[in-house]
Amino acid sequence: MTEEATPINYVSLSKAMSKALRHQPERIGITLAPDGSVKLSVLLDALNRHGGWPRTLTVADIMQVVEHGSKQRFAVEDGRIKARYGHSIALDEAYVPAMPPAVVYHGTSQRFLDSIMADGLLPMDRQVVHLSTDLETARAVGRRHGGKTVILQVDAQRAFRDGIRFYRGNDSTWLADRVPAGYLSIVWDS
Ligand code: HQG
Repeated sequence: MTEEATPINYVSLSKAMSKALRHQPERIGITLAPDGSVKLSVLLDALNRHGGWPRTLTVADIMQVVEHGSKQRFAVEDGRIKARYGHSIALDEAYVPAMPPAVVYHGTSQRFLDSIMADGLLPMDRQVVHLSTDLETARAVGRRHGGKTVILQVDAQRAFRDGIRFYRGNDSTWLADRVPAGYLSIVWDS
């Protein structure tokens, strides 16, 4: 097999990119700008230095994940790449405030429900709360946590009017600072 034909596991690459761009850039020796971005060439060199890949990764491999991954997790612009959402590290300008749709959803596990209804939706290990534009996406997000899935509807229009900040993640993902329980209602409980 020629070097270029050696397959790369794109799920593994996506995970490595998420780790570098959302959680631990220092682990591969990169530094993110305040908007969370880094030069694509810098990320590529760092992944190649640290990854243990079956062959040298190329820009095309990274673009395969960006453009054809299972979700729109990354954005590339002017030779720089960033994660669109999911950060655990604090960044001053990662998210740009925007007006959300009237209603968005949050899928979660039933075991978190009492706590959410008491304290509201909190970012937990991430910087912001993650919300979905449609029920199907919310269901898939909630299922990741195991147990019974519950979907909460967020009265985003009212929350936005009341001053809660929202940010667009990707076509199906919105982000917000904490969302008090008064804006939440249960719409689906499996
Ligand atoms: C829960 C994936 C107790 C919250 C997905 C959630 C998403 C509370 C969990 C993205 C709580 C955090 C994010 C409270 C919130 N008490 N539990 N007060 N407030 N929670 O994984 O939204 O594949 O950090 O309900 O698709 O599940 O990585 O958030 O269950 O877009 O690209 O705390 O991650 O995207 O879990 O998922 P997470 P999430 P990727």
